[in-house]
Amino acid sequence: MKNILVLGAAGQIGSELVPYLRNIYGDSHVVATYNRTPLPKEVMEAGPSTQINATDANSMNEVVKKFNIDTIFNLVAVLSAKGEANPPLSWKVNMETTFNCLEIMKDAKGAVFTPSSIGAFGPTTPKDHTPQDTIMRPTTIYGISKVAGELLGDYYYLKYGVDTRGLRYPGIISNVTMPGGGTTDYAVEIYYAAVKEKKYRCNLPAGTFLDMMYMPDALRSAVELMEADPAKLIHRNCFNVTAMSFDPEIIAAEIRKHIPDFVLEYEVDPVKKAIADSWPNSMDDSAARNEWGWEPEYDLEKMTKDMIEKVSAKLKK
Ligand code: AKB
Repeated sequence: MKNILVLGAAGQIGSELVPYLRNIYGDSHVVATYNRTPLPKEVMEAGPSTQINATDANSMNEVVKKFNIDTIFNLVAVLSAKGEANPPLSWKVNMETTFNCLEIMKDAKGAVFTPSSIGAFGPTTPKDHTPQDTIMRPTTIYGISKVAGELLGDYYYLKYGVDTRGLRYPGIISNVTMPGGGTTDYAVEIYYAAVKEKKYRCNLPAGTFLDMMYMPDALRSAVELMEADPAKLIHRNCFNVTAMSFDPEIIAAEIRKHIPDFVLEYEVDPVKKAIADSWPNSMDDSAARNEWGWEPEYDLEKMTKDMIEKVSAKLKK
């Protein structure tokens, strides 16, 4: 990876991935792009950036040529809950962006990282220790676009030799940019609410187990996969990766170790509940561990300590 384009650099993952990549590959080698939401000032100032609509192939191609891009991190997506509110928008944004990245990197002979998700699984998938290769019949438009993206990635690799790679991310927990439109967003909001008000109203019911990961592990996993020896990759698009699995009661109990009077209440959102119920409780990520050495650093305890420190410091400013 010499010259990298990050699509969706203003989002939850993008806003942290850009500085992470710049630290490794050099500020001038990582181009941050955004569409409607402006980039954080630090990201704009530290290296190249530009505004593009990723569904417009011509404008993406111009940027790729201008900066001599050889690798795209394709982080543009309408997430699961927002997708259910507007399926045509979700399909257009998720699929056209992925297709443009693949077509453009086919011509540029480059690489594409596209995250998939636990959302690529569905109600008929085995729920516990969900295998790498298993039934994938998602029932959300987001999940359908993620499965299609995985298959397109495989297709472009097999047919054209594009170096496509991807991870099935679980819910990502972070403290720089809030997530938006996802089903797992509660696991970020709960920390902010705990620090601010010592109280949180959760939109998923007790007993809803989902895979999760802390942002430092999410960033490292993306780079480790992109740097992995291609000869060892059997799966490419897309590896199950996880760091922990919990339900709202378990994360609340961990938060109470730091904020003993934290109160968790419920106001269940039926759309989010239905989505979460169709996803795995916990994935088996042994293919990622075996093929490129994936190993998470943060468990729930270590992540909660760090989240509470960082969110407290942020809210004091
Ligand atoms: C969502 O909840 O939609 C995302 C995801 C798990 O892909 N965070």
